[in-house]
Amino acid sequence: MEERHYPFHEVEPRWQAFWQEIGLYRAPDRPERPKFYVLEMFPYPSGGDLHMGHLKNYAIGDVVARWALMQGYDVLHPMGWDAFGLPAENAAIKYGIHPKTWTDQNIVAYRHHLQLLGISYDWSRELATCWPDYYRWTQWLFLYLYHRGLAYRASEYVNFCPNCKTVLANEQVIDGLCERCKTPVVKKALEQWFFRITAYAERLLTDLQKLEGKWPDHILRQQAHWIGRSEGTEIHFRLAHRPDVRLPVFTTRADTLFGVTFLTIAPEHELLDTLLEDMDGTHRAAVEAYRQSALQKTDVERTAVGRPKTGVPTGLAVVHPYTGEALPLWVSDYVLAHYGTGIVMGVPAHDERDFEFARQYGLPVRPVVRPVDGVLPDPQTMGAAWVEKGIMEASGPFSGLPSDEGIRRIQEDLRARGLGGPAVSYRLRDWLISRQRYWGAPIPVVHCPQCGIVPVPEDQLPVRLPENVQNFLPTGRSPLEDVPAFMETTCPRCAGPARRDPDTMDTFVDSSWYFLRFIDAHNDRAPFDPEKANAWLPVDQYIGGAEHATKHLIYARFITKVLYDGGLLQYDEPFEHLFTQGLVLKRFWWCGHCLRPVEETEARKVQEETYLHTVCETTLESRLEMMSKSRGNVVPVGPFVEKHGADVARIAILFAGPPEKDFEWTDAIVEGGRNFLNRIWRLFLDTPAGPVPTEVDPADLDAEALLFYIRLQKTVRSVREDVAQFRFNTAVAQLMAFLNTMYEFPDRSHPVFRHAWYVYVRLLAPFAPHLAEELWHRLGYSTTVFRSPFPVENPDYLVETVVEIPVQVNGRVRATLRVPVDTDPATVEAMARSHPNVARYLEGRHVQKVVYVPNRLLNFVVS
Ligand code: ANZ
Ligand code: ZN
Repeated sequence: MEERHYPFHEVEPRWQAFWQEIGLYRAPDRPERPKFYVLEMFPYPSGGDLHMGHLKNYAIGDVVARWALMQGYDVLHPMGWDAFGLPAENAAIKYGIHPKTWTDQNIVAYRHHLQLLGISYDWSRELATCWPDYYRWTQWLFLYLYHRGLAYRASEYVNFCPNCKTVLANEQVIDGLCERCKTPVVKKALEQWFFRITAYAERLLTDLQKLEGKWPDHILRQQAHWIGRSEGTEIHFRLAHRPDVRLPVFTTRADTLFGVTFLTIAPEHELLDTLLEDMDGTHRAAVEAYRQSALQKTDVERTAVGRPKTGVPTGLAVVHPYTGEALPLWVSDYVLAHYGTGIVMGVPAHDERDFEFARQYGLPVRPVVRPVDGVLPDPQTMGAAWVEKGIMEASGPFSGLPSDEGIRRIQEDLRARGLGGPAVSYRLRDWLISRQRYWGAPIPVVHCPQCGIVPVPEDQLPVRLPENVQNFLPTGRSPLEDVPAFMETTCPRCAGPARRDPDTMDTFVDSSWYFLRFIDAHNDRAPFDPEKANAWLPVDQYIGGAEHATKHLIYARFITKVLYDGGLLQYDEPFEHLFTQGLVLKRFWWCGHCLRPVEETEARKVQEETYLHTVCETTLESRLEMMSKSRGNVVPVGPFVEKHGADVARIAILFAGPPEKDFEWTDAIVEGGRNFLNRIWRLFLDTPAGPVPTEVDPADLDAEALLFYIRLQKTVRSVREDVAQFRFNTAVAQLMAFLNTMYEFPDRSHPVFRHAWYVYVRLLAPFAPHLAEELWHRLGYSTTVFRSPFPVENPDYLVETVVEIPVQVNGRVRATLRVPVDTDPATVEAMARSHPNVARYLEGRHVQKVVYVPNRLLNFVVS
């Protein structure tokens, strides 16, 4: 007798080998049929096993990819590794293993697990960002930007983490802390490479419209906020003692211009160096000391409303462009160097921070805007700034104007006088891409004492990362600086001795273009063939974590636009649809005393739901958090698949809840998935062998079979719609419900029942591909189920309305039939005759007449 449980141990490897053998996932170089490019954000192959938290991303992608295959698309579904980055170096420091060795090992493990799960990747396109034949083209990309003026070097006060001893991008600073180690970030001046993403700020913002309805709204909102467009006015103030020098300010409230009582400049503003020369000794010393202390603070600290404002006067003055009044110039850290112009006009009466600052240093408060139906606030008694717009007063020729009109008029006037005009400011900063770390793509330039910065010629790429590096301890300078064989080179221009750039690129550069390389992964003459790229682009469905809303997802859009502008791509948006999946959470025990997660073996039960930590006797806390190695609450893929199989893992993940939501991984979910697949298996075994009709004519079906047929059509429709809309959990629920319907159907040899298998197996295929393929072959097919079409319902049979028909014999009700509405009279009569109670009253009698009122009543007149 055959195994009564789904024998995944035997079934899953068989079909995985079969799919490989027939090249099911091999995407053609250029699509011949309609194409579908589905991509999951590629993983960072970190230490530790691939676990169920990771699986969600891939399981979702796999349903989409398999479903697209069954829709007849040419599907491109590749996988690779975001393999450069700090964790590899940290592992190297901790375990004394080379970052490359560590990364290679992890890649092997991850690949193995993804293959165990049977995810439908075209492995022939595998890439890793740390492979020279990949980073060669990352370097090419750097040069592409460099030659277009989009990569530049500047000495900058950069975010610096004193603990990791490395420079961080703005995106890696969270609330003023290092994203990785949570140390407060400080500013440090360093020569750095930047990508000029701000040149694309406007397009990155306006093109968000193209993505509306295709990307989650919250991601679009976060990007818009990150780009942070602000419309305002630039106003130039001349220095009193040197009218040729102008200090531009950016303001959103030009209507308050006549209320300015001081100007403040950011401590790290480059103009300050020149201004220092004009200051007297006392002021200069104070300003320099202040600048040093300001650099230790985070932007958030510096600009928070309510935090005590600090600053120092410069002793210099500027001239008001209308009144000619001399206004003091201050330095204050509540002004950020990189927003607007880095200089603010201080209007204490109408701006909260300016108000706090003025009160702190006894600067005048001058109200110039009043409420529409009120009077100007009294500067003596004001307890806070009045920040609303209103009617301008005491504003020379602009007095009496509403704020917005006043702003427009001031803008026109300033422009006419060459003293400013309308201006737009963005929160987005240029992208700092140099890292003083080892495990990344070397920046392909040479520093020559004669020629300066010289790009490495394209035919000399890749600039290989040397492997013989031992010491990765962060020092604030790149470990490559200590590798003479790497550093010492000759200048490509003058052939004299020169030094390489010791820095490596931010790993977000690596991942900003990988979706292009998958299209042409083995091209050794170019990063990709534009013709192939344009045939496969855009990525039709991108799937990944919402945490990438502002980093990766903006950088990839930026690089795509740059390549579009260079004529290499026809698409200026890389990802047509984006789906962001929720997290997989898992409960674990936490000891508040030892401050660590506690394994079950260390927990002692004292009463229902109450456990003590055996080490310290503290009551353990039950916590529900994202699966992660550090919390010790992961369910690793390897052992799970060994125990339950890949299809159970997938069904569990997909059935647990809406894929965009977080959900808790529990034993019950696993149990549910396993039971479901076992029930399918058993029912299939219990279905007598026989021909499997690909079609049945509903007209041939009796009432019960018709009802069953209708339910099947409804299931097809729901599953089809659910899959298309990422409602995988309800799709699986529909499949479970229909399985019950199948169990209830009395005749398993009935053609409609066997036909149902023909449909059901295909509906199941994207969710439990191995089991579906097995059943498909048992139905008699020798080709893969994924080359058969995803089922489509018969639209004429979607309404399941049942009517109750009383059956009378000579006017007396003897039975009640439940039949589909509009069942034909002959069927109804036949059903009635075979009903035992009716049969009893008809037996031995002669039926003179049969009266049928459709859907209402059936009467036998007998004698
Ligand atoms: C004068 C003024 C008067 C302002 C007033 C506001 C209200 P958003 O909307 O974010 O663009 N500002 C300009 N550059 C700054 C910098 N580098 N650091 C800190 N603050 C800066 O904000 C623009 C406003 O933020 C500008 O308008 C400026 O203060 C301030 F009643 O100028 B306002
Ligand atoms: Zn040179």
